[in-house]
Amino acid sequence: TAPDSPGPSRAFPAGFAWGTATAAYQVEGAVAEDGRTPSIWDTFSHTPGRVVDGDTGDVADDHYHRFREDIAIMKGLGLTSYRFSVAWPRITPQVTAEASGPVNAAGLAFYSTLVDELLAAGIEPAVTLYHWDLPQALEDAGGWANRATAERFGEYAEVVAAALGDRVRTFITLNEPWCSAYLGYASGVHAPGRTEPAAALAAVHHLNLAHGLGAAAVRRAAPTARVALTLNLAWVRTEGRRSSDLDAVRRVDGLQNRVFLDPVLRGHYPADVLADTASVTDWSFVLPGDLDLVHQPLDALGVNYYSPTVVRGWDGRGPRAEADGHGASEHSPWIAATAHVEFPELPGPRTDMGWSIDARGLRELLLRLHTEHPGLELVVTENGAAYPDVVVDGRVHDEQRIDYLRDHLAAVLDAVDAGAPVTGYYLWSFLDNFEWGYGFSKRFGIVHVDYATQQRTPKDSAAFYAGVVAANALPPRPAAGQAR
Ligand code: IFM
Repeated sequence: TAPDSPGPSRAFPAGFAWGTATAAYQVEGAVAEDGRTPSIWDTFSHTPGRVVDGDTGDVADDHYHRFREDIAIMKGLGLTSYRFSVAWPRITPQVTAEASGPVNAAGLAFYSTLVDELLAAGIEPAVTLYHWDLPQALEDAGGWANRATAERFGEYAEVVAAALGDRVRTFITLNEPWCSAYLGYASGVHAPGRTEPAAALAAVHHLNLAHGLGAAAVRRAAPTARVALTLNLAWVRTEGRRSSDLDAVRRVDGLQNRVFLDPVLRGHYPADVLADTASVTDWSFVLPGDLDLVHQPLDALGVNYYSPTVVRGWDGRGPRAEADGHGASEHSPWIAATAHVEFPELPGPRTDMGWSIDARGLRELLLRLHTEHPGLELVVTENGAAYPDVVVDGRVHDEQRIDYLRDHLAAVLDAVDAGAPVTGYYLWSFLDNFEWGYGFSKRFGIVHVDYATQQRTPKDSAAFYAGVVAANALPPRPAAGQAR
């Protein structure tokens, strides 16, 4: 069909899960209620200079108190699933490196009620166990660089799965361990804000270990539940043809993709990553038997995708281009790769995060996973875009987000048509929320939040998404000049 002709709508597979996603610290607020203790994000956001405008998650979207209203909005949109995360410091608030301490019944009760209300609204909960709010006491004992954190995570996972596993079908152990390890411990733009490359690689392993211990714990406590892991994988490519360009692709693929995929899905670390990083660490924190613990059966892999990653080999001459979109820091998240890799600015459209838009990456990632790990069920657990939305006469006309969503949903369909077993899509995000180091300055929601009044206003993209969900199909692209 010609670019402007409507074309047919394209159906998604029957039973496809349609959701939105959020994370506890980004939406809940109520940071000192019902026994919750501080997480690394409370400490980080309250440290001057760490978060844009000094924003914190103290109140955020007040979802902790307004979840019923929020569920009603989701129900009105016809969503079939909601991916949220549990705040570890609400569940075992007295945890130390040595012991998990008592379980906080009030913390568990909040999530139990949330689950009940979702089910009553016909919305299936998908629970992420760790979306970055590490109890501060564990960070004080070394954080993810300390093996004990992984052990305590396994215990915490068992508590949550035992309490919710009778009603929750899917538990996702970790969200984007790449960010936890490298942004938290190498570039320091995320909590806990450390810039220690060796600690970051220890964190990589302990996060993988936490996934394995958490997966086993969920299976023990909730034998019928499904276990997943969510990774932010990179579609890494280069426009160059030199061997240094291809080597740059290999290095970034190793640090972002294979250092998580290989141990979890194959039971070993990639030899080239171990060799590349040998000057930073000898990986002696990987103990005998660990890889068997990490390599647990997985019911689904969650894929988060926003933007392509374009690299170029760097020869050390001139200023190094660093347009990798992961926040400004003198310290790179790309451990042992900075002398070899640069990230050139890409021409073309960008979101308000400055992230380039290229939906091909989502298709390519899904197809790569399908090829390399045949039979592994795939779920898009995050995808979406930030734009500087404003409410005018009670409406938010976010056409750019609709275009972004349309293109990325088409990419999912392309992957499905090519055989990739993709069973769901979770839009990031349901509400505008606390966007980590950017605070409230970036809006990812399909529902606008006025932070002064907590007023929710569904954006035009919410209506678009509701239409997709209702039809279980992507409607034809409107002809130029036609209303959406
Ligand atoms: O807001 C985050 C989310 O917490 C994790 N994935 C990326 C989103 C947008 O940056």
